[in-house]
Amino acid sequence: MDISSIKISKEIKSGMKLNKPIVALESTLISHGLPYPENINVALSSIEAVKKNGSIPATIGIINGKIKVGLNKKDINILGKSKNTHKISKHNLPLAINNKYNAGTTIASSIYIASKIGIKFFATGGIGGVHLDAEKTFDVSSDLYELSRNNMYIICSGAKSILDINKTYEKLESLSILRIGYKTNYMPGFWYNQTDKKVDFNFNNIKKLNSFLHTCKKNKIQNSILILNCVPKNDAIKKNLVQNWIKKALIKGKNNSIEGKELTPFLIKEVNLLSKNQCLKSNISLIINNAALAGKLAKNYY
Ligand code: PSU
Ligand code: MN
Repeated sequence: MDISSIKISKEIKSGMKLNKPIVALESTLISHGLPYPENINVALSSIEAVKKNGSIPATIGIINGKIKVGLNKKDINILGKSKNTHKISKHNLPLAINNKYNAGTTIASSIYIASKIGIKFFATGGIGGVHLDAEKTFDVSSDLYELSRNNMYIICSGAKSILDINKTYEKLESLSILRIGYKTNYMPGFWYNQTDKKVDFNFNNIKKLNSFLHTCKKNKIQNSILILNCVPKNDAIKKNLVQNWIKKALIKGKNNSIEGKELTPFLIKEVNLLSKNQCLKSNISLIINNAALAGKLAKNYY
């Protein structure tokens, strides 16, 4: 892709020149992941969290067919309010450009764009992964493949709870994506605190974690590294509650033939409803918490 066609904000451009810490953020959360107005509030709070911790936020998205790095308030409002925004992953990126879409970029397309222009840190809620039933549907998020194609540091709370966590965990390993815990020995379960899958290593402080990331850089490690950060304790939900809601949402999805890129947003919406917004609250909390950690890490890294 031609990088000169990417519209990078002035602040980010000059930050890059001066080797300042930058944290990229995705925008499918805004267009498809969260309801209005929480979507806009979370996007703005994540930006604030990155700034407060000493780094420059770089929200990535597509406005009128133009890839933008550093969405402003107006852009975020467009993606958060409009009913006909698109969800753009890596495969449909050319369509967004050609058809002049307003679109949220998934983790896959956001990290593709971020790594093209040299950003190292990226924060989000939970990554996409292997869906339940994937042995029949083959539905595996391209987030995983993109993570294995570039070498960014991804701060997240694991894979979204609606996925097959065990298969996702294995697929990460197959794709050479390291699963590093930040103050956790087990991979977080997104809305709940812990799965029973062990992380590859747990770093208990930022200095040691960053020293490890520097080692990776020195050794030109080729794949992205997941830095797994649990949802704050007060906003974590019990695993069995979450799994019950997911079961119900899955049945409804099947009955309504929801599949492909509609599936993730559908399941998240359903579970939010079933949980009377407990999951939404937890989702908001972990996204902002991850942005804050990414801000801190990036600041300390440079
Ligand atoms: N995290 C959320 N809600 C979301 C997503 C992440 O809390 O909607 C988005 C991310 O942008 C992720 C995408 O990349 O869902 C994965 O979608 P799919 O399974 O279709 O690849
Ligand atoms: Mn999918």
